[in-house]
Amino acid sequence: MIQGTTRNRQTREFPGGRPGERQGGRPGECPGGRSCRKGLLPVLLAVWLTAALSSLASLPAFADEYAFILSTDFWSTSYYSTIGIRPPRTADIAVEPVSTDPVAHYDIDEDMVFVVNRYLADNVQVVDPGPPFQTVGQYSVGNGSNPYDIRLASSEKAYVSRYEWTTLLIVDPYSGDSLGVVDLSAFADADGIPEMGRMEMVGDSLFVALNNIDRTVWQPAGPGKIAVIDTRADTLVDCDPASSGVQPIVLQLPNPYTELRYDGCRMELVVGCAGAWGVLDGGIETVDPFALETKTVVATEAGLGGDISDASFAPGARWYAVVLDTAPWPDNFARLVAFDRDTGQPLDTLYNQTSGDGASLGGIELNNQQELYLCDRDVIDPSVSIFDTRADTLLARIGVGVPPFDIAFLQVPQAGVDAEPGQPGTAPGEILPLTRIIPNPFRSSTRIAFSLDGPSRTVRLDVYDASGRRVTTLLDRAMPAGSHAINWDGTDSLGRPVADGVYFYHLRSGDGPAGGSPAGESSIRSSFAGGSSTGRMVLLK
Ligand SMILES: [Ca+2]
Ligand SMILES: [Ca+2]
Repeated sequence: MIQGTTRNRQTREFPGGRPGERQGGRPGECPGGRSCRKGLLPVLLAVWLTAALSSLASLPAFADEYAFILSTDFWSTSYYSTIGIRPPRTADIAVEPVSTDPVAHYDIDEDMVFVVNRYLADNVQVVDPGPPFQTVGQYSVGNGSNPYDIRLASSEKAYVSRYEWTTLLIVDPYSGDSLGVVDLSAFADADGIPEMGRMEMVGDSLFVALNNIDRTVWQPAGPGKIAVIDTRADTLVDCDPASSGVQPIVLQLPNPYTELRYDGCRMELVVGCAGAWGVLDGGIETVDPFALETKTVVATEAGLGGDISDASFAPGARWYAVVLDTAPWPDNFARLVAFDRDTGQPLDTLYNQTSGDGASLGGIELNNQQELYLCDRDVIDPSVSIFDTRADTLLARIGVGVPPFDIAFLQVPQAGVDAEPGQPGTAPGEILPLTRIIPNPFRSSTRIAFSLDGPSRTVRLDVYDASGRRVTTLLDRAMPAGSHAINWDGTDSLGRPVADGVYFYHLRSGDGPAGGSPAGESSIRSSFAGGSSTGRMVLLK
């Protein structure tokens, strides 16, 4: 039953953002920048305008504001709660009920939470991401279908993976009206069902992890797969044109079990493959979503010492995984480990669960404040544990009643000029390393979001082409501490559209408080000894 939606909530709209415009039209982007820069203005005026617009380009950014926590005892009591991510981390517990096996997806474009209520519930629950976090809609996605995940291609079209069935559902994300299906039976193992699991969108492509479990023995039937769907045509993409027929991406490891996460800076998908439970046969694998092929097994279950039940990439090489030791139930315990993404070797155990009767840890999620949230399903003291990843130290444990299971971070638009308090433990003026490019790849424009700590600093943001030539300077002025997002509309410093291809941004913060503007390239260079961040962007046309 549909209870109506608040998709056009006046209180959460912002300049430049129009619901439904996903490529280059996200809420919070540069208002009007594109049309002005591309106008038929005299060159000098265009240069002046570019500079003026750059100085105005401190736009609404997004900052993680709430953790949305799903809790369940897998039996009688399940609900969602929220935790404000800034101290004192106020929790709003048991806001509304969910099913006994839920996962959450926050869609940043729609600014909406979608809870997928899985086995035996078989529905999608739409939740407003701002206080009081009300459920605003709920619809069935097929009785007995066991939905696993949801991703939106637009405000009118979403995809729901269904573990028990062979067809991926296409629905209106708010009404639940069916818009069709994509048949994935060709990618099934011998039992005829491909066991579709978690999903991710990259550009117009939808990636659907296929666990490929043999239901006669409930063990992986060979390596996992990822089906790729072109959401413009709702057709399967052939990932191996050299072979006859349409092929999925074939993974190196079995049972791609964890959330499928897209690392926009490395431009790769990351998935934890659990393989068979109790057997060290899986690991954490990366996938190239553009070449449509597996890349690397960055860590193995053997190296990390247990089954992988969740995994999260991070900006640096220090990544995180939830590892369940292979002792038989109920003597099996879970650990949260940091590991080196480049060597696959464990670096640290952040948390070692020691109480319970084979209780497990739930999901982990990294927010853009460099905090890692862990769902600790300890039977004595179930809590959300919050770690500072700069030191891998425990910051807080927040009880949410029933054991937590899954987390999504909800973002709230921040006016770029409104400074947020600096984060402790960072050198003043440092650009926090969680710079994000959204979307990437992009068609018309993209947004480079970053956080600046400490007092107001001069920040410079340049774009270079693949040959190292500077294309444009998007920002070169004093910026207050806090979250910022700068738009790039794919034009050079004269406002001319650039060719499609690979570009790099270089973001630098000054080592002293913002003062007079530096004169000349050499003095600019010498004044930028603070933090810096570099990343790759791909412009598609
Ligand atoms: Ca199967
Ligand atoms: Ca395993």
